[in-house]
Amino acid sequence: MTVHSFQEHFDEKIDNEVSIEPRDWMPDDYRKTLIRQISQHAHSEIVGMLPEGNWITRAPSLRRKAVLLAKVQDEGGHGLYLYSAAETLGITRDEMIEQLHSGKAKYSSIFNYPTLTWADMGAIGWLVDGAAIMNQVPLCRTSYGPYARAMVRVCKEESFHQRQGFEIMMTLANGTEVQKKLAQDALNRWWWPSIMMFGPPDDDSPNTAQSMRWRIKRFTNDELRQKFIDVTVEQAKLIGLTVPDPDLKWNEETGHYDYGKINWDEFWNVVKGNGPCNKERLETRRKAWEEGKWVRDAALAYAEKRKARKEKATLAA
Ligand code: BYC
Repeated sequence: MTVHSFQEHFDEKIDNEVSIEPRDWMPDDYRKTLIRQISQHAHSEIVGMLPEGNWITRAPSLRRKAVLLAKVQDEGGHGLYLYSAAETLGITRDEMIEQLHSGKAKYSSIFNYPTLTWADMGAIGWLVDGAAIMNQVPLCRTSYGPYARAMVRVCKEESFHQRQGFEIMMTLANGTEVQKKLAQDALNRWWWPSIMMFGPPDDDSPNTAQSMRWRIKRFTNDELRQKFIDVTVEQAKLIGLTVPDPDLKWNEETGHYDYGKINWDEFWNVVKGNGPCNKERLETRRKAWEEGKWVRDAALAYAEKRKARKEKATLAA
């Protein structure tokens, strides 16, 4: 096959919704885009464990502790599936971790905000996991097979996470005046960062057009943001909380909510490393990596010993 026919074969698969698999030929830029997106997605899951991890010991009951612990463990698992999916594209885990620690690779802006009260656990589950699902359900049909398959399981778990968050918010919103205030305060602080999670507006998103053509992305950033707002505003009403956007208004003509201006300067500032917790998050990850070195070394030494023993046994047989 010539390069030209490799390209044609690839395009045909994309057009016919046939998934691309690790051993298939793919354009270099398709591979690079996937490595960028999947590894950043993996980093987001791993860094995303930190804001909630801080609250495991402070959760208000044994049930809440167990549920939060399980959720944070799920996120670790999501990170691992995603690193494995990215590895099928020819990058090693060490390279990805190095890119995270050096600041070369991004992770979701949302995890650079602090978790100040227990209600933030509700807001993260409801809004952050809610936004994550809105983005990830279409990724179950993304064109790269290993990424799409990882997303199926991730989405099942995310939907449990979203419900646990909403249930915390509902409980607080139906509780005492102080509890209701905590819930409203958490919604006020997490609303705008959550709708920024979907990424820059379409006309300022350098990657969307090409990723849509390759069917890596199935919806644009603005389309997903709108879907999320339409669904979440109704949920807020149901539990008697107010979305902190005075310009939010149902638009009869479009059948969607109109919303206020998003502070994109804040978003880019956080993405560039200057959010309230960027330094702390990266420092915590670097420290965890260094402190875990002995575990990696021990696992490697054990694997090598086993391999040598197996080889010896094969030779002797
Ligand atoms: N934060 O051209 P664009 C979760 C970057 S966590 C930081 O639109 P693209 C969870 C973007 O990377 C959610 N950076 O890019 C875990 C690009 O820079 P580079 C994680 C952002 O890739 C625990 C530049 O801005 N989810 O699930 O077409 C607990 C221009 O953007 C952000 C995923 O990663 C941001 N929010 O679209 C709870 C989903 N947004 O890379 C929940 C998979 C944009 O060129 N990823 N940037 O240097 C995606 O769907 C897409 O990558 C995005 C961005 C929609 C995020």
